[in-house]
Amino acid sequence: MPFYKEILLAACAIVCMSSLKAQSLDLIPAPANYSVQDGKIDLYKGVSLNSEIPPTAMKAYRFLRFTTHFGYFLRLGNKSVSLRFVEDKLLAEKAFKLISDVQGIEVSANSESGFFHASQTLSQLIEMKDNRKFPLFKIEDAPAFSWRGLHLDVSRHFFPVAEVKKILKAMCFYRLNVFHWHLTDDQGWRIEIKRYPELTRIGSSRSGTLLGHASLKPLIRDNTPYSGFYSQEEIRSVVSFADSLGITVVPEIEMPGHAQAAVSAYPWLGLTGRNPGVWTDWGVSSFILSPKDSVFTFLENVLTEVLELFPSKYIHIGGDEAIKDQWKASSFVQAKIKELGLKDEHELQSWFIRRIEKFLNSKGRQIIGWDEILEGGLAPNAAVMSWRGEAGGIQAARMNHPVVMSPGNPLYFDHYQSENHSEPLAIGGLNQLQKVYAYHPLPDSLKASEKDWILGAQGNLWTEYIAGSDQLEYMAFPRAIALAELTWTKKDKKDYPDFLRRLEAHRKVLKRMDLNFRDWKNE
Ligand code: TNX
Repeated sequence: MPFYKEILLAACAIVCMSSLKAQSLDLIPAPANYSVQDGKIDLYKGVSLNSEIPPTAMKAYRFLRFTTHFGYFLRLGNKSVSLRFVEDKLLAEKAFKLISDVQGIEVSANSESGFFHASQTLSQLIEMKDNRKFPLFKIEDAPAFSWRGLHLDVSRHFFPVAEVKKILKAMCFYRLNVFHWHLTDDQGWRIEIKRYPELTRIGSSRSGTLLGHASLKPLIRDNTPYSGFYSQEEIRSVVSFADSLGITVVPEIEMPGHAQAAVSAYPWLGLTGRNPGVWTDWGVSSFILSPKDSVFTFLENVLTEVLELFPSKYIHIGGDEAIKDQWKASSFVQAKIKELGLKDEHELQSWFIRRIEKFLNSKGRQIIGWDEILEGGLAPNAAVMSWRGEAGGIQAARMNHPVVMSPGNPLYFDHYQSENHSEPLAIGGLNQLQKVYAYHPLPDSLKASEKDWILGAQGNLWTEYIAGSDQLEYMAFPRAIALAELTWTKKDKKDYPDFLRRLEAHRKVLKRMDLNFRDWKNE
């Protein structure tokens, strides 16, 4: 072939490819199916509602109208673009169809969440595209998983309501729908409980914070008092804000371990009679709750207030890393184990969790706990959050229990994102963007019927080494965006190079959201 022909062919390939790319909507997460047609509509002519809004679409409409830029176009004159919400009983429960053509925009779904997902997609398109030339398209989409979660530890470091809401907004933009709020731990109790004011008066303040990495001896602390908690009023405002964004807030109240802050507030909750003070170090404290009746009364009273604040079906009760030394050393606890006919401390932990489960079930809620709740026997209705790899999740799914996959490798966002020396001090590990993106929540070893128990996956932001909002956003983004795609988009539609291309198209929106994301080009 003559040389010039090769050049011509190559040039044609480039032109063809770029025109293909121009057809991309750059949505994240990637939709199941979509096509783009030639032509544009101009939203600045004004958008008018062209039909009654079905009750199931009200939440989606309110979101579009009050929370997104779409509301702007609904206010304009002339109104030559129509907006229709159509209930389509043939669509799967959480699915939707979105059509934009010269007549206007049509949103079809079969449920409140279906309409809501459609409105989130529409709002992302509005943010991404030039509104004077809004594209013509047809999108059919549905989430692969129902639990698309992000966790935030506010005990080790506290994050103000404004920052929490900023994270929620970004979650909504990428259709993450569960915010797991880790509210209590050894280093601080962060939720106001009216009946037990010492929990926050004492338990929310520590006398200092570790400087440097916990593995470096000697340990050096800054001796600067550190405190913070959310009033119930603030919690309510976060929960209702999240709800308007289609996000469920799942609170976590840690038990029986990770309880040093609680024991500092009320030493009778523990076993030593000693007030250990709120912990100033990182790691796992040995202060554990006593399995006595008055502690259960305390927990039930705390949970009663928690249930009033959080309408979520699931309540996270922790259950992880409960060091049993104080249980082993206590003659009261040893007698209790005997009296209950239990084998050991693991069975006592299981008994403890079952008792709390019974209480929460009686209030119409379900418990979810870290995979240690499998040890000594899983409570009958519990869901399991698998963090020490996938083994706990696999075991629970085989026992027909709901599971959320959150393996430290690769879904812990407190781990390093690259081997560059420029990364800020982190706890350890290495979970790069590509590794996060490649994760699939359904282990091959499960049978199809067992896979049905996997609700989805979650990224966790433990904050021992994340002391402020800038660093929090740096650790969370763009990994949480990869998480959004791996939990929403079916496996066969995932494509990392294309994800990176779309992410590039999102750069300006991430900047507009004022997120201090890590630049994925810095590899
Ligand atoms: C383990 S994950 C913990 C947390 C730490 C985290 C640090 C889990 C249930 N427990 O208490 O913050 O590792 O990565």
